[in-house]
Amino acid sequence: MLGTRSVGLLALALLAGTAAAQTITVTYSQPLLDRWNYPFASNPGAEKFAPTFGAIEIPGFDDRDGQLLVGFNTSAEVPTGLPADYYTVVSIRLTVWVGADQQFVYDPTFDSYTTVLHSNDPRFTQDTDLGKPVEVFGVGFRNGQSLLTYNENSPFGGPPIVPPAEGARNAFAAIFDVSGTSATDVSRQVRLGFDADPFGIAMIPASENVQPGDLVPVGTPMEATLDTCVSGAQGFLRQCLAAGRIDLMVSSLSPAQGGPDGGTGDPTYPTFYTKENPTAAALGKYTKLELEVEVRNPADFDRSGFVDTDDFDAYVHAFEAGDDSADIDGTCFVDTDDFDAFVRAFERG
Ligand SMILES: [Ca+2]
Ligand SMILES: [Ca+2]
Ligand SMILES: [Ca+2]
Repeated sequence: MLGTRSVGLLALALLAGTAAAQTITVTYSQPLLDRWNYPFASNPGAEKFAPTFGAIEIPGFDDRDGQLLVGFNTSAEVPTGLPADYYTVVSIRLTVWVGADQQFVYDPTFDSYTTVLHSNDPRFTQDTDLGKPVEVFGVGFRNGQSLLTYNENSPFGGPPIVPPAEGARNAFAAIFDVSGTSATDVSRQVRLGFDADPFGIAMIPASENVQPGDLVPVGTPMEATLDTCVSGAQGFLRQCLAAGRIDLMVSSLSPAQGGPDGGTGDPTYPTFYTKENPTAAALGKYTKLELEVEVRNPADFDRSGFVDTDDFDAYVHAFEAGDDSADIDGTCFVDTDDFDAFVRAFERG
Protein backbone atom coordinates (compact mmCIF):
# COMPACT_ATOMS: atom_id res chain seq x y z
CA MET A 1 0.00 0.00 0.00
CA LEU A 2 2.82 2.43 0.85
CA GLY A 3 4.30 1.89 -2.58
CA THR A 4 1.00 2.59 -4.29
CA ARG A 5 0.51 5.75 -2.23
CA SER A 6 3.92 7.19 -3.11
CA VAL A 7 3.25 6.49 -6.76
CA GLY A 8 0.01 8.44 -6.41
CA LEU A 9 1.88 11.49 -5.05
CA LEU A 10 4.25 11.46 -7.99
CA ALA A 11 1.28 11.38 -10.33
CA LEU A 12 -0.22 14.39 -8.55
CA ALA A 13 3.01 16.31 -8.98
CA LEU A 14 2.83 15.62 -12.69
CA LEU A 15 -0.77 16.80 -12.94
CA ALA A 16 0.15 19.96 -11.04
CA GLY A 17 2.20 21.01 -14.04
CA THR A 18 5.79 20.01 -13.38
CA ALA A 19 7.24 18.64 -16.57
CA ALA A 20 9.62 16.17 -14.96
CA ALA A 21 9.61 12.62 -16.22
CA GLN A 22 7.98 10.06 -13.96
CA THR A 23 8.69 6.37 -13.89
CA ILE A 24 5.84 4.40 -12.38
CA THR A 25 6.28 0.80 -11.30
CA VAL A 26 3.18 -1.02 -10.14
CA THR A 27 1.88 -4.58 -9.70
CA TYR A 28 -1.81 -5.34 -10.00
CA SER A 29 -2.33 -8.51 -8.01
CA GLN A 30 -5.92 -8.93 -9.25
CA PRO A 31 -7.67 -7.87 -12.43
CA LEU A 32 -10.48 -5.34 -12.54
CA LEU A 33 -12.28 -7.84 -14.74
CA ASP A 34 -11.77 -11.27 -16.23
CA ARG A 35 -14.23 -12.75 -18.59
CA TRP A 36 -14.59 -15.95 -20.57
CA ASN A 37 -15.19 -14.43 -23.97
CA TYR A 38 -17.06 -17.28 -25.58
CA PRO A 39 -20.46 -17.13 -27.33
CA PHE A 40 -22.04 -19.81 -25.11
CA ALA A 41 -20.79 -18.57 -21.74
CA SER A 42 -24.01 -18.24 -19.77
CA ASN A 43 -22.51 -15.96 -17.13
CA PRO A 44 -19.26 -14.81 -18.73
CA GLY A 45 -18.07 -12.51 -15.95
CA ALA A 46 -18.68 -15.06 -13.19
CA GLU A 47 -17.36 -18.25 -14.80
CA LYS A 48 -14.82 -19.97 -12.55
CA PHE A 49 -12.68 -21.12 -15.47
CA ALA A 50 -11.81 -19.65 -18.83
CA PRO A 51 -10.99 -22.35 -21.39
CA THR A 52 -9.11 -21.01 -24.43
CA PHE A 53 -9.51 -23.02 -27.61
CA GLY A 54 -9.96 -22.82 -31.32
CA ALA A 55 -12.82 -23.80 -33.63
CA ILE A 56 -10.51 -24.01 -36.60
CA GLU A 57 -12.29 -23.14 -39.87
CA ILE A 58 -15.64 -24.31 -38.48
CA PRO A 59 -18.35 -22.22 -40.18
CA GLY A 60 -20.31 -20.06 -37.75
CA PHE A 61 -17.52 -19.93 -35.17
CA ASP A 62 -14.42 -17.78 -34.89
CA ASP A 63 -11.14 -19.70 -35.21
CA ARG A 64 -10.23 -18.26 -31.81
CA ASP A 65 -13.49 -19.38 -30.25
CA GLY A 66 -12.88 -19.35 -26.47
CA GLN A 67 -10.82 -16.32 -25.35
CA LEU A 68 -9.96 -14.91 -21.92
CA LEU A 69 -10.37 -11.15 -21.55
CA VAL A 70 -8.53 -9.52 -18.65
CA GLY A 71 -8.59 -5.84 -17.71
CA PHE A 72 -6.73 -3.69 -15.18
CA ASN A 73 -7.64 -0.19 -13.99
CA THR A 74 -4.46 1.91 -14.12
CA SER A 75 -6.00 5.33 -13.48
CA ALA A 76 -5.04 5.48 -9.79
CA GLU A 77 -1.33 5.01 -10.50
CA VAL A 78 -0.76 6.31 -14.02
CA PRO A 79 -2.14 9.78 -14.85
CA THR A 80 -4.78 9.63 -17.58
CA GLY A 81 -5.78 11.91 -20.41
CA LEU A 82 -2.29 12.96 -21.55
CA PRO A 83 -1.28 12.82 -25.22
CA ALA A 84 -0.51 9.19 -26.15
CA ASP A 85 3.16 9.94 -26.83
CA TYR A 86 3.68 10.90 -23.17
CA TYR A 87 3.44 7.20 -22.24
CA THR A 88 6.15 4.64 -22.80
CA VAL A 89 5.71 1.15 -21.41
CA VAL A 90 9.17 0.06 -20.31
CA SER A 91 8.11 -3.44 -19.23
CA ILE A 92 4.84 -5.31 -18.88
CA ARG A 93 4.20 -8.86 -17.79
CA LEU A 94 0.90 -10.73 -17.48
CA THR A 95 0.63 -13.87 -15.34
CA VAL A 96 -2.24 -16.35 -15.66
CA TRP A 97 -2.74 -19.65 -13.78
CA VAL A 98 -3.57 -23.00 -15.30
CA GLY A 99 -6.96 -24.16 -14.00
CA ALA A 100 -7.16 -27.80 -15.16
CA ASP A 101 -4.68 -30.62 -14.63
CA GLN A 102 -2.66 -32.04 -17.52
CA GLN A 103 -5.10 -30.94 -20.16
CA PHE A 104 -2.64 -29.45 -22.66
CA VAL A 105 1.03 -29.65 -23.55
CA TYR A 106 3.39 -26.72 -23.14
CA ASP A 107 4.50 -24.91 -26.31
CA PRO A 108 6.55 -21.77 -25.59
CA THR A 109 7.08 -20.78 -29.24
CA PHE A 110 5.10 -19.23 -32.08
CA ASP A 111 3.21 -21.49 -34.50
CA SER A 112 2.05 -20.26 -37.90
CA TYR A 113 -1.66 -20.47 -38.70
CA THR A 114 -0.65 -22.86 -41.49
CA THR A 115 -0.01 -25.56 -38.85
CA VAL A 116 -3.71 -25.75 -37.93
CA LEU A 117 -5.07 -25.82 -41.47
CA HIS A 118 -6.62 -29.05 -42.71
CA SER A 119 -3.80 -31.33 -43.80
CA ASN A 120 -5.13 -31.44 -47.38
CA ASP A 121 -4.89 -27.66 -47.66
CA PRO A 122 -1.94 -26.81 -49.97
CA ARG A 123 -0.84 -24.15 -47.46
CA PHE A 124 -0.67 -26.66 -44.59
CA THR A 125 2.68 -26.99 -42.82
CA GLN A 126 3.58 -29.52 -40.15
CA ASP A 127 3.83 -28.20 -36.59
CA THR A 128 7.45 -28.80 -35.57
CA ASP A 129 6.72 -28.93 -31.83
CA LEU A 130 3.92 -30.34 -29.70
CA GLY A 131 1.02 -28.14 -28.71
CA LYS A 132 -0.01 -24.59 -29.42
CA PRO A 133 1.31 -21.49 -27.65
CA VAL A 134 -0.82 -19.46 -25.23
CA GLU A 135 -0.79 -16.05 -26.85
CA VAL A 136 -1.56 -12.57 -25.53
CA PHE A 137 -2.98 -9.93 -27.88
CA GLY A 138 -4.40 -6.46 -27.57
CA VAL A 139 -8.17 -6.04 -27.52
CA GLY A 140 -10.39 -4.43 -30.13
CA PHE A 141 -14.10 -3.67 -29.92
CA ARG A 142 -17.07 -3.39 -32.27
CA ASN A 143 -20.80 -2.59 -32.19
CA GLY A 144 -20.23 0.63 -30.26
CA GLN A 145 -18.38 -1.07 -27.40
CA SER A 146 -15.05 0.37 -26.26
CA LEU A 147 -12.28 -0.07 -23.72
CA LEU A 148 -14.12 1.78 -20.97
CA THR A 149 -17.65 0.51 -21.71
CA TYR A 150 -17.06 -3.22 -22.16
CA ASN A 151 -17.18 -5.10 -18.86
CA GLU A 152 -17.63 -8.58 -17.44
CA ASN A 153 -21.30 -8.84 -18.32
CA SER A 154 -21.56 -6.68 -21.43
CA PRO A 155 -23.24 -8.37 -24.44
CA PHE A 156 -20.94 -10.88 -26.12
CA GLY A 157 -21.74 -9.80 -29.64
CA GLY A 158 -24.02 -8.14 -32.11
CA PRO A 159 -26.57 -9.68 -34.44
CA PRO A 160 -27.53 -12.43 -34.79
CA ILE A 161 -28.67 -12.50 -31.18
CA VAL A 162 -28.54 -16.28 -31.06
CA PRO A 163 -24.96 -17.45 -31.46
CA PRO A 164 -22.93 -18.67 -33.14
CA ALA A 165 -21.77 -16.02 -35.56
CA GLU A 166 -18.40 -15.32 -37.11
CA GLY A 167 -16.69 -11.98 -36.63
CA ALA A 168 -19.45 -10.75 -34.35
CA ARG A 169 -17.82 -10.70 -30.90
CA ASN A 170 -17.85 -7.26 -29.31
CA ALA A 171 -14.37 -7.68 -27.78
CA PHE A 172 -11.76 -9.54 -29.78
CA ALA A 173 -8.09 -10.49 -29.80
CA ALA A 174 -6.44 -7.88 -31.98
CA ILE A 175 -3.29 -6.50 -33.54
CA PHE A 176 -2.96 -2.76 -34.11
CA ASP A 177 -1.54 -0.04 -36.32
CA VAL A 178 1.40 2.02 -35.01
CA SER A 179 -0.88 4.56 -33.33
CA GLY A 180 -2.78 1.83 -31.49
CA THR A 181 -6.11 3.21 -32.65
CA SER A 182 -6.98 0.84 -35.51
CA ALA A 183 -7.63 -2.78 -34.49
CA THR A 184 -7.51 -5.85 -36.73
CA ASP A 185 -9.51 -8.81 -35.37
CA VAL A 186 -7.36 -11.97 -35.38
CA SER A 187 -10.19 -14.24 -34.21
CA ARG A 188 -10.71 -15.55 -37.76
CA GLN A 189 -7.10 -15.41 -38.91
CA VAL A 190 -6.94 -19.08 -39.94
CA ARG A 191 -9.82 -18.97 -42.43
CA LEU A 192 -8.73 -15.51 -43.56
CA GLY A 193 -5.20 -16.87 -43.99
CA PHE A 194 -2.81 -14.56 -42.17
CA ASP A 195 -0.26 -14.80 -39.38
CA ALA A 196 -0.41 -12.34 -36.50
CA ASP A 197 2.38 -11.58 -34.05
CA PRO A 198 1.03 -11.78 -30.50
CA PHE A 199 2.29 -9.15 -28.04
CA GLY A 200 3.57 -12.03 -25.93
CA ILE A 201 3.59 -15.81 -25.49
CA ALA A 202 2.90 -17.18 -22.00
CA MET A 203 5.92 -19.03 -20.62
CA ILE A 204 6.24 -21.32 -17.62
CA PRO A 205 8.99 -20.27 -15.15
CA ALA A 206 11.94 -22.67 -15.07
CA SER A 207 11.31 -23.30 -11.36
CA GLU A 208 8.10 -25.17 -12.29
CA ASN A 209 10.17 -27.80 -14.11
CA VAL A 210 7.72 -28.13 -17.01
CA GLN A 211 9.48 -28.68 -20.33
CA PRO A 212 8.16 -27.91 -23.82
CA GLY A 213 5.91 -30.80 -24.85
CA ASP A 214 5.06 -31.74 -21.24
CA LEU A 215 1.48 -31.87 -19.98
CA VAL A 216 0.96 -28.84 -17.71
CA PRO A 217 -0.16 -29.40 -14.08
CA VAL A 218 -3.05 -27.47 -12.54
CA GLY A 219 -1.97 -24.35 -10.66
CA THR A 220 1.04 -23.69 -12.90
CA PRO A 221 1.75 -19.99 -13.52
CA MET A 222 2.23 -18.85 -17.10
CA GLU A 223 3.97 -15.51 -17.60
CA ALA A 224 3.74 -13.46 -20.78
CA THR A 225 6.36 -10.73 -21.00
CA LEU A 226 4.93 -8.50 -23.69
CA ASP A 227 7.26 -7.28 -26.43
CA THR A 228 6.47 -3.60 -26.91
CA CYS A 229 8.48 -3.68 -30.15
CA VAL A 230 5.84 -5.89 -31.81
CA SER A 231 4.12 -3.70 -34.39
CA GLY A 232 1.32 -1.73 -32.75
CA ALA A 233 1.97 -2.98 -29.21
CA GLN A 234 3.40 0.25 -27.74
CA GLY A 235 0.74 2.28 -29.56
CA PHE A 236 -2.04 0.07 -28.15
CA LEU A 237 -0.66 0.30 -24.61
CA ARG A 238 -0.32 4.09 -24.90
CA GLN A 239 -4.01 4.33 -25.80
CA CYS A 240 -4.87 2.08 -22.84
CA LEU A 241 -2.87 4.17 -20.37
CA ALA A 242 -4.33 7.45 -21.63
CA ALA A 243 -7.78 5.93 -21.01
CA GLY A 244 -6.80 4.46 -17.63
CA ARG A 245 -7.35 0.78 -18.35
CA ILE A 246 -5.25 -1.98 -19.90
CA ASP A 247 -7.20 -4.82 -21.51
CA LEU A 248 -5.47 -7.91 -22.89
CA MET A 249 -6.80 -11.06 -24.57
CA VAL A 250 -5.38 -14.50 -23.78
CA SER A 251 -5.98 -16.96 -26.60
CA SER A 252 -4.89 -20.30 -27.99
CA LEU A 253 -5.51 -22.07 -31.28
CA SER A 254 -5.54 -25.48 -29.55
CA PRO A 255 -8.51 -27.08 -31.30
CA ALA A 256 -11.45 -27.97 -29.10
CA GLN A 257 -12.17 -31.70 -29.07
CA GLY A 258 -15.65 -33.08 -29.65
CA GLY A 259 -16.92 -30.08 -31.56
CA PRO A 260 -16.60 -26.34 -31.23
CA ASP A 261 -18.50 -26.12 -27.97
CA GLY A 262 -15.92 -28.36 -26.31
CA GLY A 263 -18.73 -30.77 -25.54
CA THR A 264 -17.47 -34.32 -25.72
CA GLY A 265 -14.10 -36.03 -25.90
CA ASP A 266 -10.98 -35.32 -23.90
CA PRO A 267 -10.16 -31.62 -23.93
CA THR A 268 -6.63 -30.75 -25.02
CA TYR A 269 -6.65 -26.98 -24.60
CA PRO A 270 -5.55 -24.61 -21.83
CA THR A 271 -8.02 -23.55 -19.17
CA PHE A 272 -7.28 -20.72 -16.73
CA TYR A 273 -8.55 -19.67 -13.33
CA THR A 274 -10.70 -16.57 -13.10
CA LYS A 275 -10.92 -14.38 -9.99
CA GLU A 276 -14.29 -15.98 -9.21
CA ASN A 277 -12.65 -19.39 -8.78
CA PRO A 278 -12.57 -20.30 -5.05
CA THR A 279 -9.40 -22.38 -5.43
CA ALA A 280 -7.62 -19.54 -7.15
CA ALA A 281 -8.82 -17.14 -4.44
CA ALA A 282 -7.66 -19.44 -1.63
CA LEU A 283 -4.22 -19.78 -3.23
CA GLY A 284 -3.93 -16.15 -4.34
CA LYS A 285 -3.58 -17.32 -7.93
CA TYR A 286 -5.17 -14.29 -9.52
CA THR A 287 -4.30 -13.02 -12.96
CA LYS A 288 -1.57 -10.46 -12.32
CA LEU A 289 -0.08 -7.54 -14.24
CA GLU A 290 3.35 -6.08 -13.58
CA LEU A 291 3.93 -2.73 -15.24
CA GLU A 292 6.67 -0.14 -15.56
CA VAL A 293 5.74 3.04 -17.41
CA GLU A 294 7.60 6.24 -18.10
CA VAL A 295 5.40 9.33 -18.37
CA ARG A 296 6.97 12.46 -19.82
CA ASN A 297 6.50 15.11 -22.45
CA PRO A 298 8.57 13.88 -25.43
CA ALA A 299 8.99 17.51 -26.58
CA ASP A 300 11.18 18.16 -23.53
CA PHE A 301 13.81 16.08 -25.25
CA ASP A 302 16.76 17.24 -23.13
CA ARG A 303 14.74 16.68 -19.94
CA SER A 304 15.40 20.21 -18.68
CA GLY A 305 11.84 20.58 -17.38
CA PHE A 306 10.66 22.91 -20.13
CA VAL A 307 10.41 22.95 -23.93
CA ASP A 308 12.61 25.31 -25.93
CA THR A 309 14.84 25.38 -28.99
CA ASP A 310 17.53 23.43 -27.13
CA ASP A 311 15.12 20.47 -27.29
CA PHE A 312 14.79 20.84 -31.05
CA ASP A 313 18.55 20.94 -31.49
CA ALA A 314 19.03 17.96 -29.20
CA TYR A 315 16.38 15.99 -31.09
CA VAL A 316 17.91 16.70 -34.50
CA HIS A 317 21.27 15.58 -33.17
CA ALA A 318 19.83 12.32 -31.80
CA PHE A 319 17.79 11.72 -34.95
CA GLU A 320 20.77 12.18 -37.24
CA ALA A 321 22.75 9.80 -35.07
CA GLY A 322 19.90 7.25 -35.26
CA ASP A 323 19.85 7.13 -31.46
CA ASP A 324 17.14 4.99 -29.80
CA SER A 325 16.00 8.06 -27.87
CA ALA A 326 14.77 9.57 -31.17
CA ASP A 327 12.05 6.89 -31.44
CA ILE A 328 9.07 9.07 -30.59
CA ASP A 329 6.27 6.87 -31.98
CA GLY A 330 7.36 3.79 -30.04
CA THR A 331 8.10 1.46 -32.95
CA CYS A 332 11.60 0.55 -31.70
CA PHE A 333 13.19 2.00 -34.82
CA VAL A 334 13.97 5.55 -35.90
CA ASP A 335 12.64 6.93 -39.17
CA THR A 336 11.08 10.09 -40.58
CA ASP A 337 7.77 9.27 -38.89
CA ASP A 338 9.60 9.93 -35.63
CA PHE A 339 10.85 13.27 -36.87
CA ASP A 340 7.30 14.25 -37.80
CA ALA A 341 6.03 13.02 -34.42
CA PHE A 342 8.66 15.09 -32.62
CA VAL A 343 7.77 18.23 -34.59
CA ARG A 344 4.10 17.74 -33.66
CA ALA A 345 5.00 17.28 -29.99
CA PHE A 346 7.32 20.31 -30.08
CA GLU A 347 4.65 22.53 -31.62
CA ARG A 348 2.25 21.31 -28.96
CA GLY A 349 4.73 22.55 -26.36
CA1 LIG B 1 3.45 -26.23 -31.75
CA1 LIG C 1 13.88 21.00 -22.54
CA1 LIG D 1 9.85 5.02 -34.47
